Amino acid sequence: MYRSRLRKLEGLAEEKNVCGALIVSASNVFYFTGFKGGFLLYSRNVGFRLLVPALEYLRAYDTVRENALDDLVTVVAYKPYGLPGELKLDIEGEEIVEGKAIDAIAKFVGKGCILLTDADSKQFISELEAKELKLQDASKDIALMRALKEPWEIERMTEAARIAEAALNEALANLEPGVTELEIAAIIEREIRVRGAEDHSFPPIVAFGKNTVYPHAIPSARRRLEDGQPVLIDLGAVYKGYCSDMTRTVDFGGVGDEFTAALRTVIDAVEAAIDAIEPGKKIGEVDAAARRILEKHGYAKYFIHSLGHGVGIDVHEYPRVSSDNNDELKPGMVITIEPGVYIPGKFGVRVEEMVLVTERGPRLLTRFPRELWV
Ligand SMILES: [Mn+2]
Repeated sequence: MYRSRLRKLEGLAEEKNVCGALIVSASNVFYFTGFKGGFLLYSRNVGFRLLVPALEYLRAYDTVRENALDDLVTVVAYKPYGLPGELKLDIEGEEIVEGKAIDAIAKFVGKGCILLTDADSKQFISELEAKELKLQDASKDIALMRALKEPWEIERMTEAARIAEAALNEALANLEPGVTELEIAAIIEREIRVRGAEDHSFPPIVAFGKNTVYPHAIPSARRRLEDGQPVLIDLGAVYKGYCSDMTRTVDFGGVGDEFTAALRTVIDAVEAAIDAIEPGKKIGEVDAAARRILEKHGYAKYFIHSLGHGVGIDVHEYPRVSSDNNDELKPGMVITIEPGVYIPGKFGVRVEEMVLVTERGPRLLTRFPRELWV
């Protein structure tokens, strides 16, 4: 699974004619090794090193072995906080470096060496430069690799979607007058874990009534559900490191015609956007397809965010599905389609699906009714 990715990183360093690579984002390290955390260092001279603080050594070592990478990736512990000199991990061939991660990196890479990197922290970059290492940004190359999902990744994301859908069902079953937003959020969080997901992709958004006008509403213990209110629920699960993301807006006890009209238009926009998905098409055209429907019904001014985003190891990753993105859709990309209409003082509506781009067009990974009355 990971071997070919490491080979690709090697190839990228060769192609760009630099001596190595330094991967610092936890999600990118996970993409290349299956271990989330530490730093992945590659140099043409010493190969791959996974640098982790001493307390993570054993977990990193076991993960690398489980993923059959022990012949390719050497795990190295660094010992930054004045831990005892006789510190032993009791593992054959263990490698311990005194100092911080930066010291460990400098130890393996020669001065003046250029490293491809995804690092974006100015402080971290200047610390590396102080060690006479040069950096060349490769974050877009890595984002592009990650955007094209392999079948086993699609399977995990599909399972993450199934778990979130089951949690949403449970949440809907518990909607009744007097229940609070946070009580519903707690049900979702519990269901997600009980059903085998290790985490939620983000704290679930549960909004009642006027709280739905905020795209990123924060659930409250004081807001109690009343008949005739919209309920917006945005949730995701993380299954074996891969996220899902979906949103539904529910009519609780009859919100009214204005709400129903907005909900139906948003659903039409979802369908138009999904229909617009095909490999080779500019990503911006998918956003435009949804926006055209909202425009036709006078809602365009209330659609105040981009249409969607890539999903995978991170719940938000490349590509952004926005009108200004001229990159092309490619088979293997998983994106969300989530048009929304937020009318200040009244209500908000958002419906979100997760879609895989295939050679033959779109394939929905989320499967849940879009028009819901409770
Ligand atoms: Mn989303």
